[in-house]
Amino acid sequence: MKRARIILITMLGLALMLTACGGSPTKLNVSMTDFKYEPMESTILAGEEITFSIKNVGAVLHEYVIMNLGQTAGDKFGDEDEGNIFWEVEVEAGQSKTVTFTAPTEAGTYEIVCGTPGHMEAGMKGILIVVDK
Ligand SMILES: [Cu+2]
Repeated sequence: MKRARIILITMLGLALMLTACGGSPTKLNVSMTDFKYEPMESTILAGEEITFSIKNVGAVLHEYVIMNLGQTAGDKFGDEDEGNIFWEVEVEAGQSKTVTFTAPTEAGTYEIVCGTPGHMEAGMKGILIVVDK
């Protein structure tokens, strides 16, 4: 009985912490401008189905490209990087969409880049942190 109460309090505490950090780790909300991601850094749970709401408030097409773990697009996103992509979505200027994808099963820090020519060089980079449950 006492243990159940402790577990309940711990769970409530965790829920509060997650709320304070900006929502559930199976939901991802990102907005793209010319030329950055807001927020620049997000955290999701490994292997979970992620509901991703992505908005482009900029004036041109933007992409949210998740590189494979341990892969970087370097200084410039090019054709040689296409084979190192985990998942990607693109959103036209002024549009928004909600899509789902399965988070990588491997925990780690994944590089996010915009694949539209010139955008990465303009600073359009981010970080996706994948954590184990
Ligand atoms: Cu872009």
